[in-house]
Amino acid sequence: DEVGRADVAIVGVPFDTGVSYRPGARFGPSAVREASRLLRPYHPGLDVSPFATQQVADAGDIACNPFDIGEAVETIEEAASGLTADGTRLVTIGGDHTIALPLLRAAARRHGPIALLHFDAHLDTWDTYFGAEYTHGTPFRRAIEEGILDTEAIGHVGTRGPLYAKQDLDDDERMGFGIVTSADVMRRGVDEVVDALRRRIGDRPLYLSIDIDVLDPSHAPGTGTPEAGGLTSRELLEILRGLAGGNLIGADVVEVAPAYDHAEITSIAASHVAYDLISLLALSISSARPGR
Ligand code: NNH
Ligand code: MN
Ligand code: MN
Ligand code: MN
Repeated sequence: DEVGRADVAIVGVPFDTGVSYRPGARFGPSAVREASRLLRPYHPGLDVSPFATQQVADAGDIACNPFDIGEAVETIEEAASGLTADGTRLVTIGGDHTIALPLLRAAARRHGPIALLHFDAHLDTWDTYFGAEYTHGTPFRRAIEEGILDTEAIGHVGTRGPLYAKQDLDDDERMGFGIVTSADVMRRGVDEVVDALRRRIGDRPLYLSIDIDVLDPSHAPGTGTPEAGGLTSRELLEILRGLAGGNLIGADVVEVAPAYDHAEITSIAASHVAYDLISLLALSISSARPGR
């Protein structure tokens, strides 16, 4: 079938647990798809035409049971495993961040422990969140417990607020451990941040998880838990473009809750992020398989 032969597939996961300051990320996939009409087939920043040079398919949406989180998590893992069985790499549009766990499980089944770059205002490593273990506050805690991630090769970009300041590490140490706060991006600049992240990841199989709340609320108001002091969309896109050439195996963009943004700038930003993720995956496939 078309998806089975594709190098890259786009898939929507219209799922959220309903437990958020402002719920509604289940409406993200349709809003991001709608905003993607503004995109052009040629990517000048990366000098690639992903839709022309690679087989890119749209796998539609994964339908999940909104009343049973455990069942939804299993459905997502099985669907993602099926879609990637022949080597297709997924760009997933969420949905809230709960969906990262089953997507990472499916990626690790294929690749073993994987490197992770996590772009988010929050770390999402709570043990439980409002008493539940599968939520948008817990996916990376679960993934670390399950041995899915290569813990030497995790990077967080865009964390902010007093909880994440890590006052005991100086700036270079913190970036060496892959913790790049929103203020670090501003003070150190995109190029230094990209260098630090690339050093930490090396050529390991890499998954990118982008919570749109990594952006400042002025760039992405349509999200469940906006936090002031975030990245600009320009900074995020430039960091992503700096990762071109890495061994990317999958990516997601999550937490677009369109009801809170009638200007639709959040969906527009997310559609550009998704387009860059597709382009990065297409590039990493063409460098992995010469002659294509
Ligand atoms: N609000 C939670 C925290 O302070 C995280 C859950 N919400 C998120 N996560 N949007 O990215 O850690
Ligand atoms: Mn544009
Ligand atoms: Mn977040
Ligand atoms: Mn998150």
